[in-house]
Amino acid sequence: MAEDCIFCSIVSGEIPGRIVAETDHAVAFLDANPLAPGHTLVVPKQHYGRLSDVPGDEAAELFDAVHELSAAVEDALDADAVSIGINDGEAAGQEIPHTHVHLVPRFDGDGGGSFHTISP
Ligand code: D5M
Repeated sequence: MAEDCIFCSIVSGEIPGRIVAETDHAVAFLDANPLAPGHTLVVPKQHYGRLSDVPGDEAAELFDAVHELSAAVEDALDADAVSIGINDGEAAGQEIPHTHVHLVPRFDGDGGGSFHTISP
């Protein structure tokens, strides 16, 4: 657990999080600033800043959870699709330095476009 990491505090239960699923090494909870209803974050329980810091076996488990939850979130929200993304590093827009995968339910005609557009 890293000091002053809000996601570590959610994982440890120190601060409340709306947890929707948990495995041995990963936790999923609802995003506090959702881009759509049901916007979910999947995080490793251990503190790793970047995706490349996560050991292979834990990364595999993280993506098993993403694989399962992307379908579960789409079903639960009766969505048409899901945007799945990682802002991996500050220059990519990562604000919370505890790596996490966004699952954003998407709806036909929601006008959101692609998850991220890189402008020059
Ligand atoms: O995304 C960081 C995401 O983390 C952003 O969508 C808001 C969300 N967030 C911030 N604080 C909280 C708490 N306390 N609970 C749940 N969600 C939170 P990034 O990819 O780093 O820009």
